Amino acid sequence: MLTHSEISNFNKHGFLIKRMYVAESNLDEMLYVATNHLENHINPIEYEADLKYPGAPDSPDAPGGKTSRRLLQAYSRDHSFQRWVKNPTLGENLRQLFATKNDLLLSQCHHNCVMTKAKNYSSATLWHQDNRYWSFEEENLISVWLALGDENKKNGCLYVIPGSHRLEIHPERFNKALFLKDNDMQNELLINNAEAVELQKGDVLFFHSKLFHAAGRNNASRTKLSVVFTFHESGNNPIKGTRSARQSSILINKL
Ligand SMILES: O=C(O)CCC(=O)C(=O)O
Repeated sequence: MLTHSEISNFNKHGFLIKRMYVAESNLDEMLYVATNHLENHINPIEYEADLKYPGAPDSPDAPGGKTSRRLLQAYSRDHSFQRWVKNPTLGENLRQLFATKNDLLLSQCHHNCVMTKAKNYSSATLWHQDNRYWSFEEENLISVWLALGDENKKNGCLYVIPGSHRLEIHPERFNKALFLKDNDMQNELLINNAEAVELQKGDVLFFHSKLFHAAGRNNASRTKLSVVFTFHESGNNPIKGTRSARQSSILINKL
């Protein structure tokens, strides 16, 4: 169980890191499957060239054009991901962070992927809140980012701005794609508070869907792999007709 201080830190800062959280056998299974699916280009894959974030190849035909950014639909790829998502400790800890007695559900529509950051041709992700393209009754979801290997500044780890999930930011401070504009004094002041989230294999980051985060490119020699899933309570439903409702959510924990 999480301690009171861990729960209050999550509420205050919008994130929580738990070290060595996942069983070695489950980690190795996921790592094996992710590596195999990446090497064999098993679809569905989102490519760097599709996303066009800073640093990505210009087109699928450019050098590195077949560099994966995400192995999508991780939950249905293999039982090892289902085992991770349904593990009772994760369910209990999410229940504590949501402070709820409702059922807990996995969204199949958001994240639900293995983030792959390749040694060459990877892109950076600018400052954003995940909620920007999500449509739920409440902006209150929690994502769980699991490191399958080391994540550090050199290989493009996440950066977060503690407490930023509670901020109301004026729409003018965002660009068209809803990233924070980089030529804005208030944004610069906010970003000065950023912290790097350095993780090791088996460490987990819980983060609120309104928390501002960003990440750099991978300048190390190995591909970085992270499993990312997003959860919500049964009382907080995706809005009908939106991208968030395209696939049904999966029950992962019940009281
Ligand atoms: O690893 C990265 O570049 C960050 C990805 C990210 O923040 C996201 O998909 O929301």
